[in-house]
Amino acid sequence: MRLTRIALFIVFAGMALAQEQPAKPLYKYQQVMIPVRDGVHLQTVILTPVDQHGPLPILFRRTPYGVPDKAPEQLPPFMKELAHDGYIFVIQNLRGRFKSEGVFKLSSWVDLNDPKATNETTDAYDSIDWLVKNVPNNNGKVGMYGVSYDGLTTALALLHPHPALKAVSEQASPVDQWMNDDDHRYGALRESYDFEYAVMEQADKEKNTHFDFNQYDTFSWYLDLGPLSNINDQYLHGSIPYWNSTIEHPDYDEFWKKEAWVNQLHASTVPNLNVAGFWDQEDPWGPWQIFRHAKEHDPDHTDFMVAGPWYHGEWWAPKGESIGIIPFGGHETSREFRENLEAPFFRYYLHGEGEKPAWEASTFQSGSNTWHTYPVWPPKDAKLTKLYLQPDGKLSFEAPRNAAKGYREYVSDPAKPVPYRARPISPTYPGGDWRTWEVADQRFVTDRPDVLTYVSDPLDHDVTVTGQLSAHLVASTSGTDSDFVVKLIDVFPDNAQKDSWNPDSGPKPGQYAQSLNGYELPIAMEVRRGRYLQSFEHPHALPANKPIVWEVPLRDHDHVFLKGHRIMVEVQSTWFPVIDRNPQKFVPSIYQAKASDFVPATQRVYCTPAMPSYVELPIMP
Ligand code: PG9
Repeated sequence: MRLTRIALFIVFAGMALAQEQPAKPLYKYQQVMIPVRDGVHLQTVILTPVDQHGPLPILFRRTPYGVPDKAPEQLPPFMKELAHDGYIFVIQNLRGRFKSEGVFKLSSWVDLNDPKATNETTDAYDSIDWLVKNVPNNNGKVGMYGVSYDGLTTALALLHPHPALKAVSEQASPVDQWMNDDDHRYGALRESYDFEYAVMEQADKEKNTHFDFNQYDTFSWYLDLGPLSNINDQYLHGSIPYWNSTIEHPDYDEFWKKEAWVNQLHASTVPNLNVAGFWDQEDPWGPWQIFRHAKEHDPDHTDFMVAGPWYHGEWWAPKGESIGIIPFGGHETSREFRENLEAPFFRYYLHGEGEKPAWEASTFQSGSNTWHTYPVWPPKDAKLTKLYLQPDGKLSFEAPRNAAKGYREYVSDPAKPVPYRARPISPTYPGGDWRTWEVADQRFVTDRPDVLTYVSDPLDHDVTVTGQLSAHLVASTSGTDSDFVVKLIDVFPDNAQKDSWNPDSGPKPGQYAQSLNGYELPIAMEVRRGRYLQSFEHPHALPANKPIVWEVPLRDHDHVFLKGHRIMVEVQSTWFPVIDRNPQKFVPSIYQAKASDFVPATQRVYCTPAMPSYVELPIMP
């Protein structure tokens, strides 16, 4: 084994020296059609190291996005650290994608009680069975890994794992597409994402299709579109099954409950390195849910969590020195993750070398820019602390004392929604702007009259927030349905450039027009939709003008608000077009709403002793 690793290292080192010579192949390329239980064949690529000397484990990735058509001449960054240890890499197209036979359903429904059913769990099982029996010189151990959809197919294998599946690293897998991640947030539709993604995967079996917008600024396109029914009426004409399912099932009904596959997971069935990005703009929530579900029964401690300050899949980037213009203090977080966490994990479980991780969670903490390990997550010493919104727009650890005018208000107008990132908003894919919108400086909306801002005094010491965050708003609307978006923001001081800019890492000054001085960096953001406050299954109209409680979960984080920074909370009622517009008048289904149903509403956020609004932060001692 060690010899193989050394041999591979020599190959890589040699490659660097011999740049003029034609690259020597690193892998033997083979394409096979693997049969699964219902007779469907799945297009699969097998990459075997050309200098393989002994039996090697298989690392298996299942994807809807297409398999390579030749062996890589140079290793992509995400394979490098793993390749040093020696693996047979296998990549497979999901059923119904590219040359794989069958129908692609864009679904994570796994019916474990139907012996005839096929799904991503059975396809993984059958393929692993075939691989260990047919790939020469494998050591009988298989690992699965992948980001996002490939992470989902990895995670779905946990529901009925093949005995040869010895380790997995699920990375940014969604688990319940109505509750969170790509398609919805607690029932609020991620309009631009859901629509553009469904078209991308279901318009053409043989490729990834990008919807042909006739305007560059998709903000205007979605606004001009009007009610969501126009998507089918004017553009898709019912041709995209996943979009049809989305609009036919507005509420959390049986369709979505079946999709919520994670509710079938109650134990750690295979050692799993879950990976999440704190600024993952697609699937920030799923990995934490998988981690928590597997923890329900984990006597051998094989369920691990890794999280870092990354956009969706950034941990596969070559270095990971920054996100947007926020530098990571000289660290190459992505390479460090792969080298120090991912590769050793698979090395231990698939090669039988090295040590089992001695921690339950490992994070790269933003703010302090340091790696941490935790014996349990969330750490027990974090103390839940309320940070209160004050009627004068301040934020403080003191509860509001004054019972007089205890609210602030704004008018939310669906005709003039708050953009979720600065316009022009390019299409979601394949452009790059989408990736980092969750770290965008919020000053582009802070002064809008329909965004409430609450800000603390400059901190006189570091405030470390580690664990699960949430917001609790007492708010009213003059409408009968509405959304509230809460954003927790780290406001950099005016000398931030000097303090936090590390000239040796991250983007160089001058490379960007922006500066970190006064930067308003979102740490956590989420939306709640009023119709689902009482019940996800049965939407209810809101009582107009009545203050009610809005609980807004803000997920898991690990961030230090540094001394001198200020903490900010923003509240708004539109976040467009990543979230569809709430008509603000209760209708049975928003997806059937008419243009005339969309009306302005006056929103109030309360902060009195009897009706306090606050964010709750797990603060480390
Ligand atoms: N976020 C994408 C996705 C995963 C699973 C289902 C639907 C979409 C992805 O990046 O693959």
